[in-house]
Amino acid sequence: MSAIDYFEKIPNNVDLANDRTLQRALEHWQPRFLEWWREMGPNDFASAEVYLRTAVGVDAQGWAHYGTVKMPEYRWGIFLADPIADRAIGFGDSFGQPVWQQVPGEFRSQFRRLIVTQGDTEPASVEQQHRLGHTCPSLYDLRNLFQINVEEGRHLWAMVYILHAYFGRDGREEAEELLARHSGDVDKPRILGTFNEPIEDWLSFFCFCYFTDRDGKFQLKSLAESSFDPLARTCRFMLTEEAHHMFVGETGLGRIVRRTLEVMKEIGRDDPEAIRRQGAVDLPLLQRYLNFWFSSSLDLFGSEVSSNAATTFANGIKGRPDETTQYQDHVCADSTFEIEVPDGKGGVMKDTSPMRNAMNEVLRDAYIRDCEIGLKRWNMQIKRAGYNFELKLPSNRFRRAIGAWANIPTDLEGHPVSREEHDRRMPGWLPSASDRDYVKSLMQRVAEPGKMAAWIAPPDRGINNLSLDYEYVRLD
Ligand code: BYC
Repeated sequence: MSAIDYFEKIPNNVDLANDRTLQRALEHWQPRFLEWWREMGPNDFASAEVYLRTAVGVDAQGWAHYGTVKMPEYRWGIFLADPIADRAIGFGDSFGQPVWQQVPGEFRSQFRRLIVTQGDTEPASVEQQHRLGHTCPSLYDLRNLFQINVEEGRHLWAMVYILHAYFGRDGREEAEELLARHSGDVDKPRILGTFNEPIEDWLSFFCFCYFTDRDGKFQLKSLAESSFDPLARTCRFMLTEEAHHMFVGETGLGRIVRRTLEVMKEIGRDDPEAIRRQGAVDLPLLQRYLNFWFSSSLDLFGSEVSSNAATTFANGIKGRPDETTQYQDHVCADSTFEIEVPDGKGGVMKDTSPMRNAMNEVLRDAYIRDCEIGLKRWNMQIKRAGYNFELKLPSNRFRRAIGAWANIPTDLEGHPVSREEHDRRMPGWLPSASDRDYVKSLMQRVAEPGKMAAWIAPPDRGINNLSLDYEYVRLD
């Protein structure tokens, strides 16, 4: 295992001390990152003492150290998973050849585009969550938010390292731009749509962690297959941290469902008004939030048929998650994939695309199956409590802004409908202004150790075997 050097200004396991030029370039970027964090991160909590994990190694056992840290003093560093000996290219036209330790010149701009897109999402999410700390439902949740924030900051470092180390001056310029674009900024927004959506309440936050961080899992797994080995190794280690972010989403939404069911049982009613009078989240309201974040996150996979996707697969730049274990044909030169597209007459038709061009859709399909898992679990909770309400994922054609279904009005099941019907029924499908106002009214800070807001059940256990009433964040 490669040790992490914590005595350096930038903790790392890439032997930065022996590459003075790179070290200087990154040390030049470091104060800019900190300035961005102070401005755009959870800056009202700069002096809070937070119980955080910090990476101290890259092997599966004991890679993290837990301790109390003030966030601006967090040791953001550069950590790559250990190399795999004799690793060979796992897909595309160069299948079986040795992986690359440098970026081949002819693929430089394709790599740069993907790395910049990946890097852009990380600070974007911190910006989106910038004010959430003020309305935390508990100190446990507040700590989880901050853990995610600092780790998204570290993921930004991961991409900036690759840009600086392998893309020269262009890479350094891109690294500056990553701090110059901002979520929701009219002039310089973040690259991908979902990362410009505001996250102003914790219901949105948990949905974001469940759906959008899961896109992160799929994209990072695809890049972890890359023939450019330093990128693959960076992404492999990022995935270790990413698991906690999705855990926060899944357990957060599960706890909301649990609390709602408790309230329904207490009052012996299931109508939304009665549930809201008790300060809980009615299930139809939760469904509308799921509809919003799921449909937005589906767009993050790009178009169903994409020449970019075909090129990056053919060139060994971006593979499919678990390429080695999940697929037999790693070249996909002649295979095809069936997709559903609008028929131009208000209906749906099947079309066949060369497999390489359909890679975004292959990934999206796998992602949708992964998203179903949490819903099955929550539906089981609902069923066990004796209710026949079922949470559902909307169709992958619903409310799309990218790809074949972009701006085609459909209902939740994906049936094309008239624009008039679509607009009329939308308040039943997505959170309405009054839904959002209600959710906002629930967002009152609970900051006493062990206490929970009334709209969410406590988690099953605390962090790192600590009790639930541990003071996970010491506020001023
Ligand atoms: N919004 O051929 P197309 C994460 C652009 S999340 C706006 O359809 P392609 C995280 C696309 O960029 C994971 N624009 O798609 C989660 C392209 O623009 P250019 C992030 C979009 O290129 C939570 C054009 O449309 N990582 O880590 O095959 C917290 C045509 O594109 C959108 C990655 O995404 C959209 N939704 O694939 C923190 C991995 N979708 O270049 C972090 C890197 C597409 O022509 N990115 N466009 O100007 C990629 O692999 C690919 O760029 C995409 C799109 C999958 C995004």
